[in-house]
Amino acid sequence: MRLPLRFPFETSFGRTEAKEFLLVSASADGLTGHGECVADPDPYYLPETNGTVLHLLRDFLVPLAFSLEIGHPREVLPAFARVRGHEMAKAALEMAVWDLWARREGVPLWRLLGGRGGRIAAGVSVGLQADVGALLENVAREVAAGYRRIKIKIKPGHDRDLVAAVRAGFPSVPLMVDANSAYRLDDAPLLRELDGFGLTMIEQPLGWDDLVDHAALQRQVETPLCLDESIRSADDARRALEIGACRVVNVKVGRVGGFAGALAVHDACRSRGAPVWCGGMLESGIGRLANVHLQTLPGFTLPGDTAASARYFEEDLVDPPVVVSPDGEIAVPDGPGLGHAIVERRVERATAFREEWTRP
Ligand code: OSB
Ligand code: MG
Repeated sequence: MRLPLRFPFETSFGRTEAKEFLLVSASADGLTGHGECVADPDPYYLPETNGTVLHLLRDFLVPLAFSLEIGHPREVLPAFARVRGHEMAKAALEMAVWDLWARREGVPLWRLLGGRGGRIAAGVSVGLQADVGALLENVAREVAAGYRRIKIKIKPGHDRDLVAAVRAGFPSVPLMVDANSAYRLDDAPLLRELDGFGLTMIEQPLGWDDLVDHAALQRQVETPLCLDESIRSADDARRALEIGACRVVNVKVGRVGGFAGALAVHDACRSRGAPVWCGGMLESGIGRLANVHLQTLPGFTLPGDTAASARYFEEDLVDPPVVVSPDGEIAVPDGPGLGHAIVERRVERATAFREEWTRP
């Protein structure tokens, strides 16, 4: 699928102008469930790419799924255990099964996940901008829109001054930074200077596959560290919390193998008293709604990166789009599955190619 982004989104690892992703649809009994894959065309956030995901689906995961007799969607991820890694590929298929299952039962996804209806608090992630002025304008717009927490992206050379400027302009807004693995343990003195700005957390400052250096860094800074890239399973979360590599965990369904992985990370953190929040990957409404449902679980005590569809896309794949109220909340859908209509015509228009597999 290809959806143009209204504005380019820039992080320490690169710049995205259009959202290019795989959409998995699983059909049975005249019903269809959808799972949006969070892989990108490139391996700059994590190692998987759209190419590796398609390979894994076609050659391993779909054949495996066709061989299963499942009694509940939570059984899908464990059934994929023989395949090492490839969490994004597993998650896309697993999520489609959860959505299909919920639609068949006629219940909203949140109910199947063990969450609740109602509303969730929305936060927003602001990418790297051309200059400090543009960053301040963006932050002002999002604060005015009602978002409950602002995250800004940082990278070496674009860190302390950005945080200082945003903090000066917005003294009381809940504020955090995300470095997407752009720093090294040697940068601890600089990261320690961020302690003066009252940030709620520093997200993934060090290596994408590291826990040990993050633990060393956490001993040197007061601001809680949050891990994103480094957490790909509940075991990762348990290990990270046990060695003090972080105090908060960003949960992305696609990064932890699917909803079963997200629930397990949630439980691992909750039982250790660590808050979690839901990250984002510039998803279309399909993945965005999946994130909305997940955030109704009790351990999601901090606003996530789930913003309104209109921040990203001229026209989303779901109708109605995801909207954020003036007081920074998103309504949790009550319809079956994801709960908003998928606009087939828009899905068709955004489709670059499709592949279909049938159970033998
Ligand atoms: O690290 O959380 C991240 C976007 C793409 C890849 C990684 C990340 C992000 C974001 C944006 O921060 C979250 C969103 O608005 O969907
Ligand atoms: Mg992140």
